[in-house]
Amino acid sequence: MSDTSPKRALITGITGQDGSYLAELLLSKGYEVHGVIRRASTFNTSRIDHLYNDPHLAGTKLFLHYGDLSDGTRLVTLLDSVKPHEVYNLAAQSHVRVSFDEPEFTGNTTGLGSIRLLEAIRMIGLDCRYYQASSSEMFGATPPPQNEETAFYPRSPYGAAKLYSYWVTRNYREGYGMFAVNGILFNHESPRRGETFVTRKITRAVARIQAGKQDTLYMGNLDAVRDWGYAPEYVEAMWRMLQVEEPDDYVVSTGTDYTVKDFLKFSFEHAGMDWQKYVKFDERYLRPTEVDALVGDSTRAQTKLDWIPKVMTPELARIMVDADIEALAAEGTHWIDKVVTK
Ligand code: NDP
Ligand code: GDR
Repeated sequence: MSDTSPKRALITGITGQDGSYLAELLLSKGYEVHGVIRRASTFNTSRIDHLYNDPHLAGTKLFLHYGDLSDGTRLVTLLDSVKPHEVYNLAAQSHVRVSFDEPEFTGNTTGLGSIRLLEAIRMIGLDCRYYQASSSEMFGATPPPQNEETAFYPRSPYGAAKLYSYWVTRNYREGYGMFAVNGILFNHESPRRGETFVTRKITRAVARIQAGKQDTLYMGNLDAVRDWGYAPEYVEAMWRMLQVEEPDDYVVSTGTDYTVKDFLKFSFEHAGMDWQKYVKFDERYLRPTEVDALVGDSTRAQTKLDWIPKVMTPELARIMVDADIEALAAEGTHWIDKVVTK
């Protein structure tokens, strides 16, 4: 008899920006979605609360489990009980600047976390497809355009940890025949982006400055070039990578190049303001080694996965500014008082 139960997916990092959009996508496709969350003393599920139902109710499709990429035995028990068909490893200490402050922790989570997960899959003999959230930061100092054949040259503990995860994913594919793939994603943003990444820091500041709640935005290197795409489109590419016949690695990017200054301009102008009146330099936002320019060539994903980027950086900035203005108005002063400007 054939198995008619829905496909099961396990997502690490489900509480993050990408995890929340991926959970939405998979639920809309009829998957049963299992998310790994970290126990915290405060709630950390705000990005997925709208998807969550009481598991006692019939028809529930989203299930959350405590776990941590630093806890290998937990990954074994979790995978053994859920038995997912697809595993998406999105969990990481994902902030490049923070990785210079916490290099060992970043290596443990962003690097060793993936081998713990791959080993757990191998140890229990689970037949599943595995997605690794690799990053354009692995290219680091190698000039653009960057594609799947470009030499890696990471410039941070984060980039180096991601490169380790990239190679072990390939190694498990080649050594054990696992369907294990790397999505090498360039920067992708959304209204759910963490508040300390540069795009969201800017769009939140625009909303707060316009509302008279902030007067200065302190920033680091404004000349960095990035290829910023729209996160909901990028999680679609992740899913597509696991649906094709043969496992492979793919660059996902828009192919456009804008500076941080450009993003400031798009965002402030959308709210009718001149960014130069509000932005000041603060060296604390510089990195010991910077990645000057990342611009991806996603030809392979476009041809083999039929994945085409649609939202480009100027529109992305407008979407994020609008969302932050709306969120500020909806939250009211109680929320504003709690905000610490990052
Ligand atoms: P976020 O920082 O928004 O989310 C990271 C997630 O990882 C959160 O759910 C976080 O949980 C979880 N996490 C962190 N440490 C651990 C741990 N030790 N054990 C279990 N879970 C943990 O990242 P994004 O959603 O932006 O990115 C998703 C992935 O893609 C990351 O691996 C990132 O490095 C990578 N990536 C991102 C790109 C981007 O532009 N956004 C580009 C390329 C790669 P909690 O909520 O509890 O903190
Ligand atoms: P990045 O994203 O390092 O590319 O990593 P981030 O938004 O942090 O920085 C982008 C560029 O902006 C410059 N910058 C600042 N950055 C921050 N955060 N705050 C500032 O005040 C500031 N001023 C200038 C940075 O120096 C940098 O050049 C992101 C993360 O999502 C990673 O997890 C992911 O792998 C890569 O994108 C692809």
